[in-house]
Amino acid sequence: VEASVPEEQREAWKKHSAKEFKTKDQFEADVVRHIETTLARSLFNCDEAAAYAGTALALRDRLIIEWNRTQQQQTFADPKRVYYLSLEFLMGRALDNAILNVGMKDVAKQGLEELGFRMEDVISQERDAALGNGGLGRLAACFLDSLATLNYPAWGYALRYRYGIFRQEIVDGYQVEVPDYWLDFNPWEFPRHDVTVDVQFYGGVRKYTDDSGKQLSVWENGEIVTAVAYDAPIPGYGTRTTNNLRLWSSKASHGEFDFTKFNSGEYEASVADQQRAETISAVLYPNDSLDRGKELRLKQQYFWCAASLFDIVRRFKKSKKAWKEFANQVAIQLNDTHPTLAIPELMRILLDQESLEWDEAWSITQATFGYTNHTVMPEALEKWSVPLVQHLLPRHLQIIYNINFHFLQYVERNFPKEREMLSRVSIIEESEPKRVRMAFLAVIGSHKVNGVAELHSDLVRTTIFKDFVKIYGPDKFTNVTNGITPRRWLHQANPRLSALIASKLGGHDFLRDLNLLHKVEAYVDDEEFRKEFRAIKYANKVRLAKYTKEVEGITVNPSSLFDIQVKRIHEYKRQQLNIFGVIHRYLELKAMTPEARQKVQPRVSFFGGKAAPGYWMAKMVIHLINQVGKVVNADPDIGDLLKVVFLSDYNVSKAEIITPASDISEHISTAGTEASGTSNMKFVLNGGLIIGTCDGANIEITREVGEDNIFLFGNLAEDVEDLRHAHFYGDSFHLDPSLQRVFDTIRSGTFGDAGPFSGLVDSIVDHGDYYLVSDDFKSYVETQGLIDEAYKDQEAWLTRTITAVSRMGFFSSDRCIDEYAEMIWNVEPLPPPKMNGA
Ligand code: TH1
Repeated sequence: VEASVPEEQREAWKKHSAKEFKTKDQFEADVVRHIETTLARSLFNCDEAAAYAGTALALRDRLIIEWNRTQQQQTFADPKRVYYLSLEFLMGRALDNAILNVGMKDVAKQGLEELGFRMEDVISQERDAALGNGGLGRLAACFLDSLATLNYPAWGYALRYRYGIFRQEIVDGYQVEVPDYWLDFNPWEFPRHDVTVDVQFYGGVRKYTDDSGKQLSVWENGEIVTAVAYDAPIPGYGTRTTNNLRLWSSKASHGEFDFTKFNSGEYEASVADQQRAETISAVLYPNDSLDRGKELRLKQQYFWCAASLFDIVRRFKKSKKAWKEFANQVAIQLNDTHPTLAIPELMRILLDQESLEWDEAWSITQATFGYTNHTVMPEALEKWSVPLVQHLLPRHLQIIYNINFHFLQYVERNFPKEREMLSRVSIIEESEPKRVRMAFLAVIGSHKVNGVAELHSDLVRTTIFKDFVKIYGPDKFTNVTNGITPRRWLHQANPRLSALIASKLGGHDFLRDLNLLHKVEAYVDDEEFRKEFRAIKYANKVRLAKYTKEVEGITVNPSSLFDIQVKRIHEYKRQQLNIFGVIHRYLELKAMTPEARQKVQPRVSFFGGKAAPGYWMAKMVIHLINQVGKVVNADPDIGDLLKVVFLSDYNVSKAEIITPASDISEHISTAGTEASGTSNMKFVLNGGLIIGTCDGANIEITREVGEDNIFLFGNLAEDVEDLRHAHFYGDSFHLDPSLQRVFDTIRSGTFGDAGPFSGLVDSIVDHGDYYLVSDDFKSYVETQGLIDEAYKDQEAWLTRTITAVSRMGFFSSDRCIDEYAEMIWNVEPLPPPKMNGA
């Protein structure tokens, strides 16, 4: 029940309603007030942590006002809303972003200075909100930024994990995982203890006949877990629109603990129940692009889908519109298959609770959902065991079987001559045990399916969903190439470059319309512009060098070529190709005369990224990188010619330091495996060039920046199948001699005990080299050679980087969001709210 203040008393409210601060003085007053009263500290015991807390709380006050207004506005206007369901949102830090988005950077900087603090130090007190693994989660975060910036009425829905992605420590060259308990102090979330949803698990299904004689089903006698909403404001850049990210936290449905159990002496049992409930939202699964099929993961997925759907339906029902209007009011985007249970859940609500007929419920459901596929790799495609779904969600399994029944009937009718197709496209895989193919369910239950880069969307249409293109026609399948938010990945990460561009373009409009960057190309020959551009890159490299010294204890020379590969460690991403290339380089350097070494381009190879805790090969790649670093960095023959750095605990806030500092970054996945990649876009936007394969968004980056401004190498996706086949069935396995030498060196113990590395080498030599490292090694090394040569001509290099930056407009996540809005969601922006006295 909602209460509102009577008309006559509203004047007092309006008079005292909080105003947004605009001046430095008001900002300082708010910071000091929060430090003194909210935190109970004073100028005599205010450290940087307290300064951060005070600043965050002051900024938060201001965000809340705009957030409340936005939500009020959306409630009144009741437009069609977008709901972005993602199990991951890799948000990073919020304070810096909030300051920039509300346009308070100068005020905050000066204000903090007057209070005795440096803005950078205060900002770096914040812990990352790391509720994601990698690109998929960061994409969701960029999308939220763009949705708010473009004034779309949109909500994100996720889980409030108590532990985000683990922190990575490197001990003796090995990865060690440390839990990321991040909620100690989180000023950005608002618990909504009054917004709860009871979610059911287990139990059974009972059929009954209602008063009108209709046959219905009810799911009952299950266990109930309560979802509590926690909301976080998402401010748009240069607009008052502040959207909502709603995170669900799980708790026992009977509150603290069960009093009946407690009173009957079962104290431990009652606490155990409570802990079991809280376990659901306890931890983010740390696997990137890998399906492990764990029961708790399925529980997380359903818990989150059920709570979100209930919330969305509750909001829709307030408008008193008819059900046939649902899909005109609601667009739900499924970020990969993780939220696919939302499809049978909406069906269950419409059938069992709202008593709609199957056909009507189904057409509403299909019109509501869109599904984004992020990978075609088989090991990442989710398949849940039928007995597990039966046990946990008996009613959903019935509905899934029914969806499948209707679908297969349709296929049979329309393709009577292709009976083999039925088992291929069935939602149920006839394995032992049977499994639910979540990607098929997502395709069947959505009106649009998109891939995340052109090559990837082509592969989606021609490989994993080939039959479905035939069944539904090609229009159901589309492409929306990924993008990144230029607010965080240019303005925030590289303020000096943003300022330089603004100085030439007459302001920061390009941050809202990144295509304006094309005007930068006019300055490619402008000496003053070039000088500043070069100085900025150098300063960013100095910053990373300083960080590397402070945190990793390794001295690097910022005049070297900075070569960076930072991303999750995965065999398909081929960090092993990179480190083998580094070893090759080391061996070449060792074999040179001192005179020959004089001509060599010095280089620093930076690596960074986490391995899933159970992924042995990935962990050995990390170990090899660290071991090679130990040897190379200490070798007096080598000096500054080659350094190898593993940057530990790669995350969003570190990416903001690392990305602007590259000369070259590596995006070298086996062709056809990396759906898009998004850091490739970030590096080029920040004035670095790419070495990459013809994979994912690299291909479109090449189209935009031109072939001269990127270094491509390696085999093409269309040849991968044949090459793999040849490894298994070809005569003898032929290794390039230089790669053979690398393997011999590893095996000889040059980088310490070779035992741990045998798996890495054997996977190539003995087990078919699935990721085609040996096939691409030669062209990789040659291309690195071309890069060394090209880098020596610093003027030509600079021209390439400036040109590339100016052509990156296409890769703004704003462009993506507009494409989704038009092609998939059919939603319009809503003008931002007006403020009191504004
Ligand atoms: C990534 C893709 O690997 C990457 O190429 C793409 O740029 C990114 O998504 C955004 O579209 C994926 N991350 C995951 C994570 C899980 C499962 C599948 C994928 S695909 C847990």
